Amino acid sequence: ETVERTLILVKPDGVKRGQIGEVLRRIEAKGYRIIALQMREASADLLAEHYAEHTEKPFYADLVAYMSDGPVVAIVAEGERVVEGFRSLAGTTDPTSAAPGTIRGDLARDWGTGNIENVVHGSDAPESAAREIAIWFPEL
Ligand code: YYY
Ligand code: MG
Repeated sequence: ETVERTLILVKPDGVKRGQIGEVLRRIEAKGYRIIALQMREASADLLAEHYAEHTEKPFYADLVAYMSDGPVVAIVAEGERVVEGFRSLAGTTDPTSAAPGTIRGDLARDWGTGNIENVVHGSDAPESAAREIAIWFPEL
């Protein structure tokens, strides 16, 4: 057994487009358990912590503008190999090439701005999950 936890975000585009329920449905349909859930607006400081690996990237300013454009829903999900499993449910980063059947493939829209909006975040490794869960849910 390798029961893990992962940090999932429904990003502002997903919240605005009414996709919170669909994302939660897919998490639960897969058999993962929702441990914690909170809707909030992400501050610039919180985003800099969350996206620490990206703060020097050319797309970072656009990423912060996107992630600050309304509330996000932060979720901790638990299950057998859930870190890898949710990344698989989410699909690849670019919504246009994300496979049909994935959250991003089915629900994310390419707005033609050159800026990626892709509905969800999922931790990319168990160590990232632990770091991100501590940022979003310090009480856990
Ligand atoms: O983990 P994942 O979200 O799939 O991608 P990352 O490479 O960690 O990038 C985080 C976030 O940044 C991505 O979901 C959209 C945005 N982004 C971007 O706007 N442009 C890029 N070229 C790469 C990433
Ligand atoms: Mg990432």
